[in-house]
Amino acid sequence: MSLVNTEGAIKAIAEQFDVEGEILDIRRFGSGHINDTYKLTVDSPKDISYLLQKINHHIFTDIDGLMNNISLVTNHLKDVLRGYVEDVDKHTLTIVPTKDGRLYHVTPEGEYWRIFVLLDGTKSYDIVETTKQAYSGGQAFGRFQKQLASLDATKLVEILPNFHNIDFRLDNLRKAISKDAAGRVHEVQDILRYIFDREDKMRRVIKLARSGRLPLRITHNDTKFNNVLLDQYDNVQCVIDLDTVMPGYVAYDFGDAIRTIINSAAEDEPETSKIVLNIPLFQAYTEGYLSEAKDFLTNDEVDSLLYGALLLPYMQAVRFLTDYLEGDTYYKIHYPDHNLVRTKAQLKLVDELERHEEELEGILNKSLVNR
Ligand code: GN1
Ligand code: MG
Repeated sequence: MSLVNTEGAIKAIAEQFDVEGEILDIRRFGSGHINDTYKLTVDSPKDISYLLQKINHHIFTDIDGLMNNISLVTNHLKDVLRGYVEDVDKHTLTIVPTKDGRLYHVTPEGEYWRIFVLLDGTKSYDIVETTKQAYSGGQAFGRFQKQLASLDATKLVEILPNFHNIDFRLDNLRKAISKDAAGRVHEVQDILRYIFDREDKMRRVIKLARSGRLPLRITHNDTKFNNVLLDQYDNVQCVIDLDTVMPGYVAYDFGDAIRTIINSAAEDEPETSKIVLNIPLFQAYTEGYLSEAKDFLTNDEVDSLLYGALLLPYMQAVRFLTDYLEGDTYYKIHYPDHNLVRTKAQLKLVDELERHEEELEGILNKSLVNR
């Protein structure tokens, strides 16, 4: 562990920011795969706490662009919310600037840190339990897209280009295969066959987009369910993790949310027989989403939603497998073949989704009639 990661050093970093009161405690927080997150408890009459994050700058190389994006998005959301919500800061992320007014702090070692206000009393779920939660999640992301429709997209930097471009992801997989940096390609022949057999089918969204039929909108791009905070009654409170907000297609946000909601098990469940679909949760999310998104979705976008739901677990499998073949350089892993286990779990989900495709289509169509 480097010196900068000891508790005293982290406290010194936190003290660079404009936080209320004395810092009482710092501890690891959350289950993100990319950044390092800590909860800061402070001694303040305001009952406030904070989220301190070390940003992974190997992945997010343009930290200025990243933090400016988040600042633009959160300010815009606050502007939209003002007027019909009492406490806007409870419904959007709030960046805590450094004492000299910057959006992030760089240490002499070249590490990048930032702080957000932590919304206490809220809950996030890795696995969704009730249809109420799923409905709220759908509302949250539908509303998020709707509220960002009035933000000028040209102001945002495309922070991770080609993020959900399946051709780019498959190219990366092919490169990883030919390099075979970790000597693991021979282990995964069956999985590779499964992936490449489905390539064409998984191009449905990108084909629609390339034919000019899908509008480019400002989307979230990391809509896994634990990126929605719900209040104590499981009503929507706030959408978090705004690192990848950039121009994209709604099918990607819909698909990534469904990927985590419809799965009755964890994203990295090693026992794939436990990975089955919870279809009522699909229906609830879809209804919640359409209750907000019906105002702006085009017919082609509606058609693209189910394609997105099949694509996102597939793309996630391609990404996990690529990282496995490259020797685990992108995602944090907790044991040696974690990325392989994640890959298999995502592909089991693809399997299940394919088997239920017609049923899901029926539910989507029914929700559309009722919208
Ligand atoms: C990463 O760090 P986290 O958990 O928010 C990844 C997402 C993946 C997700 C899989 C920038 O998100 O794209 O869907 O893991 N974020 C980035 O759980 O690559
Ligand atoms: Mg994220």
